[in-house]
Amino acid sequence: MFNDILKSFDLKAQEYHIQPFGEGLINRTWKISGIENNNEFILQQINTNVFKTPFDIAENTNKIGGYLSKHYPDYLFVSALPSNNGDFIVKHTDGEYYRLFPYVKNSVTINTVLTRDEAFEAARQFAKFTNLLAGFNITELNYTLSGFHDLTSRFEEFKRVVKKADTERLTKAKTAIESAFEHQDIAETHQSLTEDELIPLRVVHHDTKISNILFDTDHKGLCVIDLDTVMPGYYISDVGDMMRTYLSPANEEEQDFSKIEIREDFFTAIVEGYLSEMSVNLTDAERSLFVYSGNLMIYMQAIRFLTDYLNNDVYYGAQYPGHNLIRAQNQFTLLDKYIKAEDKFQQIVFSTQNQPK
Ligand code: GN1
Ligand code: MG
Repeated sequence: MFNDILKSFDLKAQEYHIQPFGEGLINRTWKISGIENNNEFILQQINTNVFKTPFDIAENTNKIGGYLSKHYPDYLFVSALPSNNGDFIVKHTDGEYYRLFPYVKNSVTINTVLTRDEAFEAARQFAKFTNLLAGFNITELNYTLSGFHDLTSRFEEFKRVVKKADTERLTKAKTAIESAFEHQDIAETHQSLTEDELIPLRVVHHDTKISNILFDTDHKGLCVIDLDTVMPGYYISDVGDMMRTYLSPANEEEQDFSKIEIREDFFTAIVEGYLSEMSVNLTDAERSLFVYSGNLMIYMQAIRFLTDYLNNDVYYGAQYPGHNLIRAQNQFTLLDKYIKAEDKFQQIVFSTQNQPK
């Protein structure tokens, strides 16, 4: 398979080492490294069960790349490379779609946030991306996944699935289902803020896990990567997903929930990093939702995993029986700990915003 795909980009597979890269759940990614040359690339296979219109991804990233290179030529934007035919996505004979990217020399990715500086740098980069695109006309962007972070429709889907799931899974998931209903106020808040259009749509990344940031060798953030979910959205999606994935030293895969913790100083780092770039743009209504962003994204991920468990793991797959139920319970545990820290978090946001410049 690699022979033909790489040939479409004028590369000979036998001249490269090809290794799986990263830990994404949806797309497949490989690092392609020259055996006797210094060329390095990232090859990505788009999961078309999830992204039904892969060309929409290429169209979005080309438009954004064009805008950034025109207005901010110094900004590092990692664009997909064109194939021999000039396409930015190639359909292979196996029916799958592939994209090739240059590998940014001396860049590093990490899978776990170990220091508050890493959290700060990542938050700054995601904020910078949205901030630089503040003047971009978002109506030009495709929605690469419809309803992706729409908690209202996710909650409706969850309720539909509860009605038709098999008894055994329903029994095992009883406590998690109860947690989902106990916290439905989070979904209601989302519904009112979107229906009443209280906050603006912006260009949002929608997948702010730490592995989607390139760092340099001095641990400074370079840029954001993995742009397949970049589309119009709310800034709370990005900030909230950072809360979800940076605050705890244990991630969503952890089965020992006693390891799930909230690191308050990492919260401060996210607030400081994000506001260092976006403070000028945020409306008062947006600012008031800073802490809520964590509730939103942790809760949404919990019900996405739970829905998938009740749906026989069709979306995320499962590496062991009950995998998605464990992931959901993990996220509900994180949510409970996050909620306990909320008052403290409100104070942190308040004092960071009002710090003398
Ligand atoms: C998926 O594939 P990956 O790991 O980048 C998912 C995210 C979830 C994440 C949970 C398109 O992202 O929304 O937060 O898993 N992406 C899609 O690990 O569903
Ligand atoms: Mg992703």
